[in-house]
Amino acid sequence: MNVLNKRFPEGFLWGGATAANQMEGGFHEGNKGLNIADVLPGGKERLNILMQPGFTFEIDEDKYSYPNHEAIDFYHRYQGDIALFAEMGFKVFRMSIAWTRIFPNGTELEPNEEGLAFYDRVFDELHQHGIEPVVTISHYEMPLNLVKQYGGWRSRELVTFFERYAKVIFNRYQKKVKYWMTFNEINGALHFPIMSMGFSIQNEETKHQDIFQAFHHQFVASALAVKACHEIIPDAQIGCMILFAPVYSYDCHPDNVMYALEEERVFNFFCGDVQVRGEYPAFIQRYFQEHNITLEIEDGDLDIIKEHTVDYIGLSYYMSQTQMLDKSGADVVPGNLLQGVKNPFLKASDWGWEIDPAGLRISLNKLYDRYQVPLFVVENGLGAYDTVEADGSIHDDYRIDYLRSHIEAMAEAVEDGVALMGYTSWGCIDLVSASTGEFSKRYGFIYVDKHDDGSGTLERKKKDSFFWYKKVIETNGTEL
Ligand code: BGP
Repeated sequence: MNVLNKRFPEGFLWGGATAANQMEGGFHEGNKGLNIADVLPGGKERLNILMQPGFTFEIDEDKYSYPNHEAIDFYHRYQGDIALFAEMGFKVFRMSIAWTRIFPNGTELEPNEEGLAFYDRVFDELHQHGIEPVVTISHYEMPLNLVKQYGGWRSRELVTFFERYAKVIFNRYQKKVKYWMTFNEINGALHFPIMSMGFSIQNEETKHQDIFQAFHHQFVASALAVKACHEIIPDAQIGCMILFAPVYSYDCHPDNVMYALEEERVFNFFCGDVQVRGEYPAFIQRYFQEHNITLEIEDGDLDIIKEHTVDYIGLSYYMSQTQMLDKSGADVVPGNLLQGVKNPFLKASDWGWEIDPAGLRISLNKLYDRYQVPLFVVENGLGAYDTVEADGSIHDDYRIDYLRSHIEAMAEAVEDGVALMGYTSWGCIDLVSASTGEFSKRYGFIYVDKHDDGSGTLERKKKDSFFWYKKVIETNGTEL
């Protein structure tokens, strides 16, 4: 244990983060409809599918396995899992509601009672353990019917469907949920639109037009959800959620510095500027011109966006990105979804994600300088292979080292003056990886006996990091 003489604010929201599609399983139970995650196969093909055109959105069980179908069976095991979170002392638990449990096709006028009742049980269980839920309304799990019938968020119709869904869950859970977020990693769609927008990039020509039109629909839908949330649950806080990966210029060549600035604005700040400040930023007009983007904006859209801005920013932080104008001949980061070049000062995880705790302090400062609204780190963690010893123990010091250094970086940011609400580390229990569909890419404090070939007893085991994190929470982050 290291002793840190910096203090996190009192009432800091320590906990863990998950998403319905990556943990629940029960993909056919309780009248649930199919969602986008249900048709994404596991294994190495998954990343190709996410990044390349031409995906058909069909289930083909002869060819692929589908890890999200059973996932880690939280649907049936939530009580035991929540008891383990409580043992670690979680103040909050970040989870998402599967839209398809509430509206199986996305288009119904009336919600599915069985789906609503499931989340009632989960929220009640959390409250019985003194844990406050933090709920993402849409986390990579849009109804498949909306993908097939409407082409995902390219269609304006989704605004109505999403608003209906949001209102139903605000009304139903108004006494049980006080922290909400609209779209998970909304800006991630710039690199992989399938999971959040429900379409694959067709070709380079239409790519930008499609993605930014879909963003516009999501911004309107998100603002309408913010409005409804404030009306229905006046004491709630509702945030946006941004995948933040600070951009470093590869060197001090002014061309590279300018390029890094442009990448930073479009990737890290564009969505926040709209959702937090309530308007399209000036810089995006030139980008639209250069990429032949013409948005269809209906009367009143810009007022809705302006009037209903979010209360806080949720962010995920895994890595920084290093960029240069001319990448030909440069060493590209393997497995990097953000298409950056290798940073010579950083080491990478087994999946090629560069580990950069200082980047978290930089990110929090950049965000707070720009927006001055509270920040909430709702995802951060290390995907790693774990080994179960003969006696059942799991010595994951690499994970502890990663988390410790990132928590220290957050403490520095707090000292820098950043208003930080809390920290929910990603995948507090092992679950399906979003980008690869693998179980072996583990993030948890709790090990789940489930493997890439689908085998495993689903038994839960505490890793060394479980006991370490318990202490961190107990001491409000001073004993690391
Ligand atoms: C974020 C997603 C999560 C999660 C995490 C780790 O992008 O919001 O759903 O999975 O990254 O990524 P992966 O599972 O690909 O390792």
